[in-house]
Amino acid sequence: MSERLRIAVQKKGRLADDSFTMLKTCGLNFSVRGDGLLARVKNLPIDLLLVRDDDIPNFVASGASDFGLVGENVFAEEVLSAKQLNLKVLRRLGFSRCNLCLAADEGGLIQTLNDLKNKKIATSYPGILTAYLKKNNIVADCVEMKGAVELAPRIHIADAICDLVSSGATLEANGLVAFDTVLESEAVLIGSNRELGAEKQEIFERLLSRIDGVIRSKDSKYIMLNAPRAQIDAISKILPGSDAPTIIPLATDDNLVAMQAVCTENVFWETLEALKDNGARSILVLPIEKMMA
Ligand code: PRT
Ligand code: ZN
Repeated sequence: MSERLRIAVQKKGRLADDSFTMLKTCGLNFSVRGDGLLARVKNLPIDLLLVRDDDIPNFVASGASDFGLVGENVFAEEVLSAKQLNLKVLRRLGFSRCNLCLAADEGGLIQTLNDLKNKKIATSYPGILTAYLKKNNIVADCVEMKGAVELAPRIHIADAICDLVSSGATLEANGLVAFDTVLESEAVLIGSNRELGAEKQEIFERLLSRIDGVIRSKDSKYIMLNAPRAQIDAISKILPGSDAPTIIPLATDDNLVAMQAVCTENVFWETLEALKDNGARSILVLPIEKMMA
């Protein structure tokens, strides 16, 4: 029987939809329905293990799953508090971005990291917070809470909190202000030091090269424009994150060329204006659906 690669993914929650979308963009054909714990990928020997995000690092560490997609915050906490040292981040995936921040009452006595000395800090991330305080030579008490951390100062359980922030609305609604960032987090692909068999390794490498293509194509654009021949160098320097544009002579005009390039960084309106100021005309910016090195 051929071996199937197993990837642990959050079943429901903030990571789930983007994880499914990324895997589907990689060409995996599957459907997630009902209460099932496994989703079988129909066109590749891969199974998705659908679980709570907190269980993902553990499943990968124990071998119940070969890889996992999880928030870096959950990964780092597991490594630091449960000492799962055989785990590693293989790729940063660019979605579910958030910051693990220290925050305290707006206008209160705690406004900097140093103000935390000998204070109580509520958090669901005691491992990450303890390591951060130690690195910064701050002695303080961590009060572990599984949820509703933002309420801790109001009910006098703690003087400050260390919690995830994305829009900042939760902090604001509770009269809190972030004053330091402990960790910048995004979804990551994690694996372990365990050897995969040859078959699984081959499937994984195929998947990884597709994931790399998805990551690169996300911010990449294809730019096409016409430019005066004399401006080729100036225009090439403005094209963001592209090394060698393709230059094509125009049959109708000796002084003009068509230039085409893959830009691996964001193309802003300001970039287009700078191109135009340097003589570029008929500028087109196109999305890239797939890339493979
Ligand atoms: O059920 P399961 O255990 O699988 O899910 P969960 O409820 O534990 O996690 P879930 O789905 O809420 O979050 C999964 C992952 O999404 C987290 O581990 C982070 O990596 C990432 N993520 C991104 C966030 C946020 N943004 C986020 N804003 N996780 C939580 N929050 C919470 C935060 O804890 C706070 O309560 O949202 C609130 C703050 O949001 P803002 O927008 O008000 O700042
Ligand atoms: Zn969770």
